[in-house]
Parts: sequence; structure tokens; C-alpha cells
Amino acid sequence: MDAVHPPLHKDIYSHIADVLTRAQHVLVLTHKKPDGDTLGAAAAFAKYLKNQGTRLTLFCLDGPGSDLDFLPLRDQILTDPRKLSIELFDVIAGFDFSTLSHTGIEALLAHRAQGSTLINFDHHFSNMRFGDINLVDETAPSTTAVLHAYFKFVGAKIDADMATALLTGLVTDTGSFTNAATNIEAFTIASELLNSGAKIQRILQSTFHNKSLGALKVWGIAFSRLVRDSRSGLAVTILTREDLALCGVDTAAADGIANFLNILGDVDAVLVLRDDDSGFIRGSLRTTKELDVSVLARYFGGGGHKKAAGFTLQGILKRTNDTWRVV
Ligand SMILES: [Mn+2]
Repeated sequence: MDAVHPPLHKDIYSHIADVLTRAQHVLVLTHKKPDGDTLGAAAAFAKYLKNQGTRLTLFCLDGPGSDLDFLPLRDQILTDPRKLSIELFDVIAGFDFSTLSHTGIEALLAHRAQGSTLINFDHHFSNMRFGDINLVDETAPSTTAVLHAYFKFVGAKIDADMATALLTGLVTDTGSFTNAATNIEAFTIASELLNSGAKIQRILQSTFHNKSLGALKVWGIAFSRLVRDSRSGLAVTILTREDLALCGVDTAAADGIANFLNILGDVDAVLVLRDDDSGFIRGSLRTTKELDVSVLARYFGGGGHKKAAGFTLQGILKRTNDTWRVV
């Protein structure tokens, strides 16, 4: 079967392959607070290098949560930047972030070895092309899809571990093949990865069928506060630190609410405001309609994709009688 993108990126693929053939020690990098796509891509790439006999270090600032503990090489992830001798690496490969600041170690990266090659694998519209080589495909459903196209181009053998890691990014970034990023490519790659032995049930169990009772109670609070703003056509809800404390869960329990609220059919978009007591309020915007919510996010100093965007406001959420205000 033909690979999905080679004509578009042929020269870039060849350039990367050439660099990797000569690589002595590769640093494989995720973004901080890792999700299934950044870690899935990094783990698949790390396993590929390992299979090739190439020396590598896998670094992820915050380390994987329990939802991603099934990924290959999870025991070998370095999380302490003080243990990272950045000048040792002749190749640095980053996955699924639009700027180096998302790695949380950008100051360290400024001291990378002269002559080292930084490779940027990503699918964000906002990607800043910070690499010496940039393999960025905004039409790809996930960074693991970008990496998969590269693997196909070079004829890499995708073992079951790599397939599971690649499929993890695809499943999580498409919201289990339901959101706007879901395209033909997503299904095509998924079927190929299943053929290569990807463990789809393990992925779904860990990333979707893993909510705690407390987490669902927090979601319930968010649902009960949903209001429709008639001027904007937005459905809005809020969550505070107190809500999380009441349900005995941490902030991660509220992740995914905005995505889930995309099931609302009778609103133009959804906005989830979260106040975690840091003095900042985080807004998450989602839509499935013909709207570009990144425009609204940018108005508030944020950004993102057309169908999924976010922003951060200074302030706290305060309840006065029946209404909430940002103060
Ligand atoms: Mn991604």
C-alpha cells in the first residue's frame, strides 16, 4: 500500500533518514504534561531507534501518568533535567509541540552541541518551525500519524510495541475517532497498525475507560452548571478548585470535559472555565460547527486549532447569588 504523504515530504524524509544513519546518541523529547500523542510518538520513535541499535535517551519532563503506563520503554523515561547532559546528543528529535518552550527545558536546549541536528515532528497549525529539520503536517490527525508516514517511507519494520504507541496518539488525538481531526488517514493508519499487532483494547481501557467515581462527580458538577449564552451561542460551564476538593480528585480529573461536551448538538460551541486557585482561569473552547474558535481564544490572548482552542485569564471565579464573575 502507498504511504500517505511521501510526495509532499520526500526530501524531508530523506534528510531525516540520512541524519539518523549517522546518529551517535539521539535525545527523544516530548512536551511537558505529556498526552498520548507526544508520548506515543516519542515511545514509538525510541523503540525504532532501539531496534536499529541506535543509542538514545527518552526525556519527558513530567513523566507519564498511569493512563499511559503501558507504552514501550516507559521504565527508561528520564524526567529529571539535571540528569540530562545536553551537549552529548548529536541528534534531538521532538514530538508534538509547536515551540521549544513546551518541552519545559528550552533553556537547556539552548546549549545543545554545535553541529547537532534538531528534528521537529508535529501536526499543530501553530508550529514555529524551530527545528533544523521540520516534518510538520497540519493535516495529519496526530503526530504519531506524521511519524508513521516517515516509517513507511523508510520501510521501517513496525513491531507490536511501536504499533501500540503509534495507535495511542491516533486514538487520543482523535477522541477515539470522533473529533474533527478524524479523517481517512486516521482509519487507514489505524487498520495498518492493528495489522502490526497494536493493542487497541489496552489503549481504550487505559485512556478512555479509566475515569474514577470522583472524577465523574466533578464532571457532573460541570454538567449541572451548563448555561447557554444567547448572545454568543456558547454553552458555558465552570469548575473551581473547591469542586475538585469536594470530590476528592486532582485537576487531571477535569481533563476531557470540554471534548466530551462536543456531543452538544444545539449550541455553536462550548467553553469550560477552570479556576485552580493559581490566580489564573483557564478557558477551553470546542466546536463541531462551522466556526473557528481559535479566533475567540486569540481575543483572550490564547490560541489553538479551529475546532479546539484555549486561553488563560488572570483572575479568580467568584459566585455572587446565581451568577459567576471573573474578578
Ligand atoms: Mn498531537
